[in-house]
Amino acid sequence: MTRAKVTVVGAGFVGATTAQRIAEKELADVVLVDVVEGLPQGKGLDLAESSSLEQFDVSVLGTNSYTDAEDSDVVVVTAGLARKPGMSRDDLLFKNAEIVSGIVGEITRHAPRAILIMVTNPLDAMTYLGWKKSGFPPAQVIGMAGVLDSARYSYFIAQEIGVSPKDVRSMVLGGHGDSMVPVPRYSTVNGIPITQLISRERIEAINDRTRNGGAEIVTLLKTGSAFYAPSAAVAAMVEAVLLDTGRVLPCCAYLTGQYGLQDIYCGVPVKLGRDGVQKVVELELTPEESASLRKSAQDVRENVSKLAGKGLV
Ligand code: TXD
Repeated sequence: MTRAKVTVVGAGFVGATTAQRIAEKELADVVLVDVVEGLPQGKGLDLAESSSLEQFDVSVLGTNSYTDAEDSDVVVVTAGLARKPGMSRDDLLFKNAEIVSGIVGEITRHAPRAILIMVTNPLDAMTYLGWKKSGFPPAQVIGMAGVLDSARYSYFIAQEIGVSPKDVRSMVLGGHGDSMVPVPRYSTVNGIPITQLISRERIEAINDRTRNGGAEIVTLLKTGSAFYAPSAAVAAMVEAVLLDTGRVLPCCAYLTGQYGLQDIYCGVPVKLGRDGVQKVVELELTPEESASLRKSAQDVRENVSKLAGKGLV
């Protein structure tokens, strides 16, 4: 059996750390692509040189050329600008749309069968753009946000109660922005809903911290944004796809009427496998939860309309 191949576009913080996690888990051969000459080559070589220590046996190639991405099974797009303090995800919209459009064009040409995992912000709009530009079936294009946002939520829940994060499962729906929707009723410590374990006020505080999770890190770092948890989230998705596990993870997926939403990419739980999104899982929501999700979807639509206004999608 030939080994799977994953191309990671963007050799910055998220891209390089994603490449590292994929290599260390021996999920696939890794190709790291960036526009900056020497950057992917240097990081790729450095990572490859850790293979005897970390005991992985996959190839790692850094390159500026998309011909090296030929026939990838998965392509992860992390290229673009990261947020600076005080800068919203939406400020990045037009600049990153330009970058992502160019990259998706290359990927479509060189790796037409790849599952495309978008990471660049603003995530939901970039995922929609990636789908439109690629011409791929919607199941083949997925955005990474919910896995990260729910991982943050799970960590805050574990800290609050003083239990192991290994026992926490949590759900965050909606767009990857300030209006994302943490759902306490579907967040549990080994099956016990957190609504039975944490006071209403503390849950509100944890929900807020989750919504601001990205900004909290940006404020601390001052330059750049989060990458350890984001790359772990991407690796979890790549693993679910390559190993065809059928894991149910919150991802940015194309909706065709589920949750009352259509022709939109938005965060919902999906079943992931070798062909991408195998199923959108529909949770029963209370009227308040549904209203929050619709509000968040509306924010995503605004970004997509801005792109449409400039003829970008
Ligand atoms: O939850 C999520 N989806 C996210 C998204 C979590 C964390 C970070 N998120 C977003 O990912 C972030 O807002 C950015 O839009 C991307 C990448 O974040 P990262 O922290 O890795 O940014 P860097 O370190 O600046 O890296 C970006 C790289 C850098 O090396 C550039 O040279 C490269 O992208 N780049 C390109 N590569 C290839 N092709 C083109 N055109 C290109 N332009 C820039």
